[in-house]
Amino acid sequence: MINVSDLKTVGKRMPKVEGMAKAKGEAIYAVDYDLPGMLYGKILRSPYAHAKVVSMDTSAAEKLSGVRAVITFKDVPKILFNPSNRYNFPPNIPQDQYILSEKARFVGDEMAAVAAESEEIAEEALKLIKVEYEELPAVFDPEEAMKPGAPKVHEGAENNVLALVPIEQGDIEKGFKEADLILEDEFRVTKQHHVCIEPHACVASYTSEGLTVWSSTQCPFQTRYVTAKALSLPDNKVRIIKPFVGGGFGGKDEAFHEPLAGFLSLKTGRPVKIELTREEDFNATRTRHSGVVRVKIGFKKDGTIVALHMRNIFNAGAYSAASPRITRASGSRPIGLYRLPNYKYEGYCIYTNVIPAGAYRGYGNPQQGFATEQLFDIAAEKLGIDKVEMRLKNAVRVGDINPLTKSPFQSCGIQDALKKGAEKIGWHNKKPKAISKTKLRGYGMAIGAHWTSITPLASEYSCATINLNTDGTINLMIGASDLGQGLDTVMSQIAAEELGLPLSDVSIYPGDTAVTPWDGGAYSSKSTHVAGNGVWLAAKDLRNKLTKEAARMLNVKQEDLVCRDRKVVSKVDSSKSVSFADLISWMKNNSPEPYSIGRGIFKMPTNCPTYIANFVELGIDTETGEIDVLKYVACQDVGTAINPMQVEGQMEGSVHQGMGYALMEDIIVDKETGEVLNANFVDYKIIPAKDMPRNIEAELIPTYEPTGPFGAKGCSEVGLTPVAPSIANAIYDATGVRIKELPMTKERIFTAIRQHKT
Ligand code: SMO
Repeated sequence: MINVSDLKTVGKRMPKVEGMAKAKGEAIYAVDYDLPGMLYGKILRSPYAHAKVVSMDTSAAEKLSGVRAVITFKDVPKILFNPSNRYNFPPNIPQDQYILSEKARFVGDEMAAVAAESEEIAEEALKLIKVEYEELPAVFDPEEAMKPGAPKVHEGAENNVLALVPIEQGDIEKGFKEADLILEDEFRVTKQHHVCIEPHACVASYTSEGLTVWSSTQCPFQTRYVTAKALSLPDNKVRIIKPFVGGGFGGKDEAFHEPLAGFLSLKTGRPVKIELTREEDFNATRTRHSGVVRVKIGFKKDGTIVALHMRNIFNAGAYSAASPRITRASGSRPIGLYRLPNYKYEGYCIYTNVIPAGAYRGYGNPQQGFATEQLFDIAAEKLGIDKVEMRLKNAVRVGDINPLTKSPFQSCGIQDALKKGAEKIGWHNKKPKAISKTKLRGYGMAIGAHWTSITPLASEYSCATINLNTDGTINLMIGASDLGQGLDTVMSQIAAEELGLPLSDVSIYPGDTAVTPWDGGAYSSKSTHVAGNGVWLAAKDLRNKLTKEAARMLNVKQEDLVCRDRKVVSKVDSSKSVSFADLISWMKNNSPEPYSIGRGIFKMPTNCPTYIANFVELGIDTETGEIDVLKYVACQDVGTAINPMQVEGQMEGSVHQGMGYALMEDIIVDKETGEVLNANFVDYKIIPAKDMPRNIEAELIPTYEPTGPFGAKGCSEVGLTPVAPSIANAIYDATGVRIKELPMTKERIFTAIRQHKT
């Protein structure tokens, strides 16, 4: 175990390495790429939720001056693909999309595309495409879609079941027989949108050398995999470059318009830019999964959980994308958090004629957390046990067998997080319930765990290389992706620490599939651990090479040498030292290998969840339903925080997105037409900065994960999960009202309070 307080760069509050470029407007995003001769691509979208194209006449559009291509389903390759195909995991992931379709499956589905000399001409051309549709009966609700005789969204999916994911451990029947208290309930969760500052964008350029795409993506290598398949190109002829990305949160986890833009470029011989409008980003990309979570849970009198049966019905929308994986992930959440001797999960993932759902920070976790964390509270009250005590009793701890990997958990801070959070919010010392005549105070809490990566379901690995410059500075190359979450800084800190360099001596080059080594992508809260270990191995490799050469030069033993302050120094005799620059110069003439490259390839050996406990004190105006968060405490175990300031930022950001999910965010789909009704910032509200509670306390619970780089593990996703249930539990504490449906809007709370009173 490394003593983190002895370190110079890791564990320190460092500003983002790219912060200045972003602050000064110098950072280049996908949409900023303007290539010579570039065309603008626009997409014709279906006005119907379910329809078949009877005829399509593109002749008028083609004749419009400045139009270079008009394409429909007739033109695109007849290759079915899945934009979220993660290197064939799971192997049976449905391939249910063409680049353009003959059949519309949601309002916004992509039916035709235009490439033209300007955006205006492209838009004009879209209006000239004449489409005759035959409307088909549509279905929007997953429970309706499962009924016999419901409209069929895809051939071959019986009752519109896209996937049914079972997970089982122990004996659920036996578990319920042992229970003294059994609760059963149903919770409804809604669609949340990512609302990234940067809408999806890409610039594709096909030349005789192959296809290059600058893409706002979380996963450049996965995007290459999908794009190459969709266009039948070999991997080496597709290059995906990830420039700066303005937020992902899961929403840029898949390939989006890279295959389409690539095809348009191939067809026209010109570069093509596709930038979605804010409206398209809202109504035609992805959302968090809405659906129903049904939970049956059994406890012993002393509060020990003996059985949990969860049945989710997730609305996948019109295409599979990542839905089967997310449905599985949702069911795997409780077993990372609680000791569950008997657990059964049935995850139904259902096709409907609405905007497809996809990855969103938490990946199935917030939905199940909203249900299970409320049931824990209800059970605690019925059993007369303190709610924090209930969690302390049942949460996993170090040494417990990790049900996924069958090896023991080696770091787990949930017990400490619970104790710390209770202390900070004043759990055992609560203030009076009445704030004023109409305002009541309530306290709530909830906990969460999130697996770091998808190991062992799929092999997770990541690579890095370090090029050494003549002056001793380094260029670090990684395949992993910074989307704004701070990865480039964390990777640079790890390399700088291991090599004894100041952070400013590290320049980082991420995410270019032709240049940087491989990484799976930024998802599953894994980059700090998996990519971080890749960087750490590369830095160790380079350090080893440098100390080996320095040992020859200085005539000392290699094991006595360390790297610090841009030098190789002997631990035994500090007069024996050489600067990196001088060593490199010496190597030129004296070494058989005059140049050094560090390389690291890391494969995740196990899985190590990150844990969080959230506590809230809130006030409710019983006459309006308005909620005022008076204090929010989040206590998280991320192992070693490589950069505590960034981790706190992630935690506060999670509270922000979690509060939006809890209280107001909801992509509203018209019940008659299937159209998204609030695809803009006027009608889709997120919490503005001025309305965020001032009093959010983000507390790091120190633990050390032996498999992580300098003891670090995952961070970003878990923070969102306990927010909605902690608020729901606090609403109950204040008013006696249980809200089982998201979002918990003022109206919903107000109505529930009224009904409760009468
Ligand atoms: S929601 Mo993340 O891209 O696993």
